[in-house]
Amino acid sequence: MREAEELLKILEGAREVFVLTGAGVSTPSGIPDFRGKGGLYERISPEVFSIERFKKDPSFFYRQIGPMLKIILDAEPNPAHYLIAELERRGRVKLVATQNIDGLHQKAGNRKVVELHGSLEAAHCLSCGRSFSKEDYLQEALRGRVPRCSCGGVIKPDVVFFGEPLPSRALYEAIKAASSADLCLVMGSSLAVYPASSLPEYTLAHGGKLVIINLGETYLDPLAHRKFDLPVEKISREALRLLGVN
Ligand code: CNA
Repeated sequence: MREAEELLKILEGAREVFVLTGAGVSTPSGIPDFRGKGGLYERISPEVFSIERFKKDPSFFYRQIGPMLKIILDAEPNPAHYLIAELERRGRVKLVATQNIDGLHQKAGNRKVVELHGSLEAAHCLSCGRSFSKEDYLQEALRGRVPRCSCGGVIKPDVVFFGEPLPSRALYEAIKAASSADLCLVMGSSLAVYPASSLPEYTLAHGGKLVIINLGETYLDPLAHRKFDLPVEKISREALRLLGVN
């Protein structure tokens, strides 16, 4: 596959790579995205992920999403995650900023990861603020029921809902890495959700290049040095083969 060779050549020419990933890197692992073909928005309303709606009626979220959490928890990394992990091992990757909450980059071996939209690993009570680990709240959530704190408050996973701010430390780290990188590699994101979507602009503003691997258009395609409209797992599998990694 010529494109994988081309991708590796661009990566080899880079000093420091900032990687921004979205739900499209995890669809080959069986986790549906939001806006892609067959994505969640074809079945459920984006309102499910609104913090206003969650506060009014948490059962709406848990009923719709609870049973799906099992797919996320059982998922395994795919070649796209493994390629990014290999690039980090080879010292190419400065940071991976992911919009995903599935933990698959860490499972694939990446250490330098920031989770812009949080993760399912922890949760907290909306009434008293008490923290919970995944083991404490997921049993109820998986059954589609609202997990509750001993104070009676609703437990919410530490993932960022629409209408909530991003974790400031993660966003700060991502902006710093995007600004110093000479290459931003976007994989599997429609770049439709702000502010994550604006991170490649920091690399571009500092004279760096942008490479996008995504099925479908993004608003930054016209500014990309190269856009690969290909499945991430396909180009990644071939790139890993060329790198001699199985
Ligand atoms: P999105 O807006 O759903 O975009 C995903 C993009 O990936 C779309 O343009 C798809 O066409 C494209 N795509 C899908 N599969 C592939 C593939 N195999 N190869 C190449 N491209 C592909 O998702 P974003 O991440 O851009 O939007 C941000 C939301 C989605 C964030 O808030 C995430 O937290 C949220 N999300 C995360 C997960 C997860 O953790 N795995 C799952 C679903 C949604």
